[in-house]
Amino acid sequence: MTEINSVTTLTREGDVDVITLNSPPVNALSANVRDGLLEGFKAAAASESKAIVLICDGRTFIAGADISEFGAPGKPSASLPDVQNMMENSPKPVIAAIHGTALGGGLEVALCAHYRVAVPSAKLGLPEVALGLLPGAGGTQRLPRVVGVENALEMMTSGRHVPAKEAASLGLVDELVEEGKLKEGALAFANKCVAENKPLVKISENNTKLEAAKGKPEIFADFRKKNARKFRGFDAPEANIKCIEAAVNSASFDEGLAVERKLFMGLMTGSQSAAQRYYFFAERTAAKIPDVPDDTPLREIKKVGVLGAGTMGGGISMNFVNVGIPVTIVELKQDALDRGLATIRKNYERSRGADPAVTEKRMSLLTGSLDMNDFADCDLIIEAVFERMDIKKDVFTKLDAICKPGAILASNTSYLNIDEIASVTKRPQDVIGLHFFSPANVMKLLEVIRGEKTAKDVIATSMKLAKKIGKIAALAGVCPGFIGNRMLSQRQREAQKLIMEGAMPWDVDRVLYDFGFPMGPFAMSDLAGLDIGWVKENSKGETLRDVLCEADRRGQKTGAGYYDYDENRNAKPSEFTENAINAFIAKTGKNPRKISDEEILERCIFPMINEGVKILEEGKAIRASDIDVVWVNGYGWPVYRGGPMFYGDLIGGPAKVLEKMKEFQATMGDDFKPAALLEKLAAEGKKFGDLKG
Ligand code: T1G
Ligand code: NAD
Repeated sequence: MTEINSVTTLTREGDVDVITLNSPPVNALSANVRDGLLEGFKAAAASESKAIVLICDGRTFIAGADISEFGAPGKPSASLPDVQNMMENSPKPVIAAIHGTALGGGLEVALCAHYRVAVPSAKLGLPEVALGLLPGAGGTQRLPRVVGVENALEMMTSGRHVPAKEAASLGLVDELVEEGKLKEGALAFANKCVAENKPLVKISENNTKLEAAKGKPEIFADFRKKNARKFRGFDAPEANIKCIEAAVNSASFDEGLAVERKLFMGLMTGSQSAAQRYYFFAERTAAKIPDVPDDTPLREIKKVGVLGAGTMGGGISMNFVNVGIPVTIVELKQDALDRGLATIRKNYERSRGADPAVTEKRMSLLTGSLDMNDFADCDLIIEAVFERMDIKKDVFTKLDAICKPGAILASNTSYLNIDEIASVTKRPQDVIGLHFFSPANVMKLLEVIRGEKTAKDVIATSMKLAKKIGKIAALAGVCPGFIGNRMLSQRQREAQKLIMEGAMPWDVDRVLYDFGFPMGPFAMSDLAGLDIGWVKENSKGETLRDVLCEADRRGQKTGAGYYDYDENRNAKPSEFTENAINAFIAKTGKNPRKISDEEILERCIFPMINEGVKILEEGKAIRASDIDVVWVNGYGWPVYRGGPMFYGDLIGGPAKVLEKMKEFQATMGDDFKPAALLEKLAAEGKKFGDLKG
């Protein structure tokens, strides 16, 4: 065995040279790895061997370029194209042996091998679009030459990790080898190449699949049209599409490569990719709790209980049965239980690609009950009953008496004080908030609420469990509304004030929609229903919501709310609402004023950022990036703007936000009172991103 460098070795197995990478955690194409590959292939090319296998140790094949190197000054090192040219032009067959994930630059390297073998559990993809980028090492030109233009469009704009079996059917993998026997399988394949003198397949020279798309611009036009809504606001998807168009329309591979290079650099130097790359690491950092070591022993969660089968209880239960964990769901009354279980079944049956056998399997893991004593053998119980402290305290008192020692008692409360709930139990150390978002089986975010006495192993267990059920967890402290809803209240307040000063609901919604939110606050209210918590008997037309609800304008469900809705639920501005608003303004004796889009945006966003600073100031969030994870995953903040705190730095940092807050405070009062920490950050010339906990 020859040690090429600290992450690369070269060994000879019979007639085959084996280049092995070992650069944890994911063999990313760091400078060291690129150097090792280039020197490894040089040595193998010069040796007596008849074939070369590239394989990786650790949990995965190369998972892409090293994202942490982007934008950072690098040491002189081999370039990826140098490595790739060495591979593709090798006089001996080069076989890439794939396990785990061959992603981004990793797949682009594998596409320069003459052949690829993989174990069935492997996944392959070009997910650069998720980083606001495109495959910048020839992937945009080689992928369509292998899988065809339509498949390349889908793979590169979705960033999907394609299972090896499907990849083989697409021609991306030449042979599936036995699970756990990758090296043996790759060596056998390499020897077969030699024995059968198989051709050295250079993908860059095979234009067959491109020919099929030549002179058919409709392929691209249709694809753009079909995905316009999904790609709205993002720069990267269009750039990916343009590269594939270039692959089809360019006179040569190199000409297409030049288009790829130009578009790649355009994205790489843009703010969207900077935001999405920041966000990649923010999501992974959120899982780390400074005072809860990674090796904290976890409590075993083999059986879960859910109390309340309403809007949230049902969705929460689905997350656990989806990963094979049985759930006992307890309701007050049979009809509520039946309704809850029926909704779960309907959600499964209606989901895309629903498999009846899978639905039955999941439903079989669900046990309905009207008796809380059935929680006695559960390891985790999540309460999702009405949002009233008295009811929460009542059920936690009962859970304390019923549940076994060591069981985790969790509340899905949106706003209430977890410490107060825990105080009615003799085991506050076992109490935690697990705040799911509606629909709970779909929304990725889970706010994990740490109580004053919550034990570290309860926190560690909850954070790891979140990953297991496919959620992105962020830790929050106990305060009204935790991180997300607390900041949301700032935006909602300003939105309501703005429409009482001259802006219309559709103006506010348009500004936030154009900013990148999927929906503005008023359209969102119409979707959720304006009558949540509204009591007809107590309504006296004192607020706009009263007036709308009294007129049976309760939102989409009644065909009217802030907006009027047609039979297809398309919204249009409403004269009724406009008149109602002007009537309210007239009562104040003030005249409505023209409010700029800029003011609408700043008044909705800056108080949120200021509230984020207060949350960090109070230690209710560990770091600024956790706040961004909450907003991107739970509230539709456009990921290409990084999150409220990242965005705050993008538009000028604490100094800029402070300046605007003070400007608004001068005319509109203490709703805009800057946080003390905001003043401090601005004075010290610091960034929100410096609040790293
Ligand atoms: N670069 C640097 N670090 C990376 C990394 C990468 N590409 N991928 C993962 N990590 C780190 C991550 O931060 C974490 O660190 C640890 O590895 C485990 O990751 C030229 C331009 C591979 C599916 O987009 O999707 O190639 O927190 O917790 O859930 O065209 O990581 O432990 O310190 O996510 O098992 C394209 C990104 C790059 C793939 C594994 N590649 N990675 O998931 O573990 S751009 C990607 C992933 C590119 C070229 C272009 C996932 C994973 P820490 P993890 P996981
Ligand atoms: P919901 O009214 O849809 O469902 C509550 C269910 O709890 C009802 O079916 C009710 O019968 C049942 N219930 C009430 N008391 C009970 C008891 N003592 N024992 C057993 N079952 C009982 O409410 P929801 O929207 O699902 O909200 C539940 C909790 O989740 C609340 O704390 C809420 O704040 C929180 N939450 C709601 C949302 C949301 O968007 N709806 C999002 C996050 C969190």
